[in-house]
Formats: sequence, structure tokens, C-alpha cells
Amino acid sequence: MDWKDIESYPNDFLWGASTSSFQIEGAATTDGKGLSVIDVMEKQPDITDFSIAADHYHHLEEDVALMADMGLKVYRFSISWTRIFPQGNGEVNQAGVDFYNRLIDALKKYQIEPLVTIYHFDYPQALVDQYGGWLSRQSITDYHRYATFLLKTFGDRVKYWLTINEQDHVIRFPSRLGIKECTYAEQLRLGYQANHHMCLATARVIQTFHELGMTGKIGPAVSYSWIHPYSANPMDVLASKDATIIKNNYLLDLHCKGKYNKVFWRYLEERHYLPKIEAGDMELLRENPPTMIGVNYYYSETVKAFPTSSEYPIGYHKETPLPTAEAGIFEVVNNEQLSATDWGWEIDPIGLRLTLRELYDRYELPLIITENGIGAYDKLEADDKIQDDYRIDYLQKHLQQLQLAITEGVDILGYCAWSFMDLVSGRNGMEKRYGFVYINRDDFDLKDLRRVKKQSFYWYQKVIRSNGKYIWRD
Ligand code: BGP
Repeated sequence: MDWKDIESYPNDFLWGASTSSFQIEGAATTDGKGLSVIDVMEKQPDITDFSIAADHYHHLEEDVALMADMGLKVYRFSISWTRIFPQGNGEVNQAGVDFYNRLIDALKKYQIEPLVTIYHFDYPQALVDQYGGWLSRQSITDYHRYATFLLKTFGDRVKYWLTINEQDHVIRFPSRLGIKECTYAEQLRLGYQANHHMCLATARVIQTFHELGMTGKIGPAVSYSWIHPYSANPMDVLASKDATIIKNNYLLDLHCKGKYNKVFWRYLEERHYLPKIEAGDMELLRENPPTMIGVNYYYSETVKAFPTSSEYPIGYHKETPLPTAEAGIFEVVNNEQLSATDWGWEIDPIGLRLTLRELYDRYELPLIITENGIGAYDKLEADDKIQDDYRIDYLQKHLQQLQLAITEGVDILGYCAWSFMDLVSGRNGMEKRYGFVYINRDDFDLKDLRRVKKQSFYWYQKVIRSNGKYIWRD
């Protein structure tokens, strides 16, 4: 497509960046905060835990001033459920409410729109202890109570809400679900039941959002990796279609269409993963779809057909947390056309555009990119410079494809890069950095936690100031 044909970013486009509470805040037990499943996770010997993270809890004003300096129009952050309700469903902890009031007020002072994730992995451990957390239907009531409290308390200043972050990841990581010691198949059976409860919990909160007369937008943040067929062999194409349903679309079909996709249902049935559905569940889902979809996109995947055999019967899968091979359906393979990050995530900006087009065609809801970025081993040079050209390159190419998707008619509200500042990676500690702002600490050496702007900070500042025009400069 020729430059003259590309539509500009809309004037009200929300240029932003993201974080999540447990990955930046630290202060894990400060001012009355209760324990989350993240706080009680078994410690990994070679990476840090989340107890201090970027110590944002004690750097709030400084961090928001940096956001303002960068020119952010929107900041996506999550609220720590156990700062608000330490026991998940008991008394309110006023100190937690005060902290988020300070954050939201500081953002508003600089005209930065808050985009709030209600729950991003850090589920209250007390609810797991009380009744098994998301595995029980009781979880729907408690999530609804917590979320309603947030809507009523912060809704005068917050327009944009994300209900649950990446629930497909929650169900696949035993620690995030609070499950210990069970087989992979049992984990998935329980996980799909939890998934059903999370969809119902989301629908109830969306219902309440409307009942309260809130005028902003609300929806889930889903992880989505575009899935290419390895070849033009129709078997590979079929594998990519099936993998797209089983890994991605099943969830948005539930949220947005209020139904279990047929291919997905058969998949669950054949493997004995079917969830228990009660009367009224599907109506609740159908009647309360989201009004926007948050999209977390980092990489694409490429799959081949994986026929069953006596060695690999139905039900066989590689025991990786995120599915990489399922007998009878698909197997993830390397894509020689693409380069990858140091952690093997294949970099595919066109995959982002394909994803946005697919989601908009299928669900016809406004989209917001809630995560997109590159994890890397950034190096702090002696003169306090961090030359992260690879990050600029990654973001630039993705933003170009995003603009092409807008040109092609996709309704995109905004773009939040992951992440505003360095944070503790979900699975790789401090060495895998994502931020525009460097946090001066390592896994086991806290140093001075100094904030240092990376090259990408200055680059993104120019992108925002030019409303996107700068992404076309070499
Ligand atoms: C998403 C999560 C984020 C973040 C990101 C990067 O799945 O929503 O919380 O962690 O992935 O992943 P990682 O930190 O494992 O590289």
C-alpha cells in the first residue's frame, strides 16, 4: 500500500503503555495487603520473586511524572484485589483504596486516561483456601462484589475497564489457579470449569456496568497469537484453523457470542474436559457481551497437522503450559520466515494486523491493544544510556501494521505497549526486560531502583507527539 493511501491515526487515538500490579508494585504485604496466589508461589532459585518488583508502590508520583513526560494518553494498570479486599471477600482495606485513588488522581492531573484491569493473575489466596477459588461457582459472586466495588469507587474517573487478563493463561498455570499436584489432564479439566466461571463472572460485571449507567467501555484482555499453517497442504491449513479455535477463538466466542464453539465443544468432550453448565448460564453470557476487546499480542505461531497414531492417540499433548502439540490436531513448528526474540518468540508484525482483522471481522467490536512488546537483555551503559534499538524496531513495525489495519477499516481505540517500565517478567524474572523506563535492579541485587529512560522512551515520545507520523521515519 502506498503512503498516500494510508489513513492517519485518529486524533483521539489512545497512545499508551501497560503494567500489572504484581509485576511492578512490590510492597507485597504493606499497608494491610493480603496474600495473592503470586505471593505464595514456590520460589524459583534463579529468579526473583515479586515482593519488591519495581517498588512502584513507593515511587507512584515519580512514575506518573515520567508517563506525563512521555506524553501518554492512556495508562493501563491493574488493581491488586488483595490490596482492596485482603481476604478476597471480607472487609475493605482503606489504605489500598487510597493508593489507587492517588494513582488515578495523579494520572488525571496529567490528562492521562486510566485503563484499569480488574484482575491480572494475582488472585486472592484466601479464596483458594476458602473454597478453591475459580474452581467453585462461589468465585463468581466474590469477583462480582470486588469488581462492583471498583466500578462504584473509581468509576467517576475511570472510563475504560478490562475485566480479566488472559484467563486462558490462568487456567493453564497451576500456580495462578491455586492448584497443587494434579495430572496435566486433570489440570485442564479443572481449568475449563474455571474458565466457564470466569466467563460468567465477566458477564455479571458487564451487566452491572450497564445497570450503573456507566458510559465507557468494558471487556476482557485476551492473549492472541496469530496461527499460520506451515504449508499449503490442506491438512496444515485445517490444523491452523482448529488450533485457532482451540487456543484463541473459543474464549471470545464465549464472551462475545455467548456460545461454545462446536469444534471446541467436541474437543472438550473427546478429552473429558467438559465443564458443568447450569441453567441460565448461557443466557447470561449471550445477554452481556463486552463492548470492547483488549488484545495482548507478542508473536505468531506456525502449525503442522499432527495425525493420531498408536504412539500419539487422541488426548496426547506435549505437556507445555501453553499448548504446543495436540495429537489429532496440530503441532507448533518453527517458521523459517521469521526471526525470534532471545526467548524464542517469533516476531511477526503482519501477524498483528491479521489478528486485528480476524477479531474485528468475527466480533465487530472496537479493539484496544493492551499488550505488545519485546522482552530483551537491556544493558545499562556507564553514561546511563540504554540503546534498545531492537525495541524501537519491534514497536515501529507493529505500529505500522496497526495503522494499515486501521486503514483497512478495523476500529482500534488505542495501543498500550508492554510495558511502561521494566517489571518482573511473569516467567523470567528481571533479566527479561520490556519497559521504556529501565529499573536499576537485578534479580538478586536491588541496587538503587533508579528510573532511567531508554532510547525507546524518547522514540515513543516522538511517536505520540506526531500522532503516529514518526513511525514512518527511518
Ligand atoms: C502476558 C501477561 C503479562 C506479561 C507478558 C509477557 O501473558 O499478561 O503479565 O508477563 O505476557 O510475558 P513474560 O513476562 O512471561 O515474558
